[in-house]
Amino acid sequence: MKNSENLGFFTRQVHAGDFNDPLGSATVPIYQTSTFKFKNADHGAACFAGEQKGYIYTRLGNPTIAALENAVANLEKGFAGIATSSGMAAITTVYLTFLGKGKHIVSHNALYGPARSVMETIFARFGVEYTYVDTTNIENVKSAIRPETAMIYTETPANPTMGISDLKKLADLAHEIGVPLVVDNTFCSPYLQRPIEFGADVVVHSMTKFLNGHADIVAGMIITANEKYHKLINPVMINMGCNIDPHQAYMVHRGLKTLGLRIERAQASAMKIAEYLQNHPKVAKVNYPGLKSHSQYELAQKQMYGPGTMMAFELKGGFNAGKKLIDNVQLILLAVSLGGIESLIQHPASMTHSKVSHEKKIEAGITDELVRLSVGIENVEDLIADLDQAFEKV
Ligand code: LCS
Repeated sequence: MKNSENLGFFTRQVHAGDFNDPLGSATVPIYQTSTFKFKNADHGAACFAGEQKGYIYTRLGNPTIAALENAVANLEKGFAGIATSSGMAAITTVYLTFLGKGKHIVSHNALYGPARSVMETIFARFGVEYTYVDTTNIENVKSAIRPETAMIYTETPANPTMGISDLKKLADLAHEIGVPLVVDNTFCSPYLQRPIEFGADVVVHSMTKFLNGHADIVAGMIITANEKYHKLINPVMINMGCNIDPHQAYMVHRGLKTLGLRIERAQASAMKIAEYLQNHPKVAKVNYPGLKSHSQYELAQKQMYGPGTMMAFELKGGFNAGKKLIDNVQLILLAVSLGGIESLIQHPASMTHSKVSHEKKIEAGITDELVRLSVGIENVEDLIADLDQAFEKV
């Protein structure tokens, strides 16, 4: 019953996973152990052979971690979850599963910087080939496909441009050529977008962001749409040792229970802030999926359950003006990361995307002028007052 997909999101964010503690604990306890005792030699051998259910060793599985994996998989409407030590661990585990010497990935040119730089600096050394295109236009993806293409990867809305890619069109294309569509759903969380509903095969998350929501841990998650992909990816995570720690898993599970509440609150403020910015004389452009001026506003309405809490904007005075703004906010923190209860502002070109070359950033729309804002749950009038006083110094 508690795992039913028919229950509402707020009910599922509290109960999904259907965890039953043997001692009756109402919340998921932290199984802070590296190893589990076998009943006898035969039981140990049967657990290893997969003939009997039983925990063996925390890198391979742990009840606290399993509770979190089941809960997030339920919210994403996926088959199963695989928790990892970070969002990058989730991404590299998926890359390692589907790519290898001579294999090719078609990916978005605007995505979290290290998700691209790890490909260009590390995976390339092992003979993996890549093409980065603007996946917001399906034609670009079609023309980048090669016989060796083994994965289509996107992030929507993209970090930091807020460009939106059409999940259904990408999934149809991926299936036409028989490869998985992998989607980084970090910017939305399952509260605002569920890529599997549009045909995505694998979803990745930096749980450091919305799922945990309190900016106090780093963690990741992989959700597969089916058993086949779960069976391919899970041993890679286990053998590469990308597992999450039980304490971290507990923290995310605790944060997950208020996911929708946090997003509803911050999203209402984000809409007001986006309108405030759009009307501000010192602002040149605002990229927020909730504004009709967003170039993919219609698509956002179609595939997202809300415009979210992330936005990017450009100041008329260019980078120097942006720098003045971010140096003068007092309440909003000048810090990378996103999706927490506190509002954060940062400069992608010199911070989160600094390892991507200047030409590649420009091609992807990550201009020097762009400032990214993650709206938290503070009172919106206080956030606007903070921006106001910082704009006065620009
Ligand atoms: N995917 C997206 C969309 C991200 O924004 C990030 C981190 C990751 C994956 C990687 O997750 P991690 O390993 O850090 O848990 N994004 C960051 C950002 O925009 N600022 O700081 C980190």
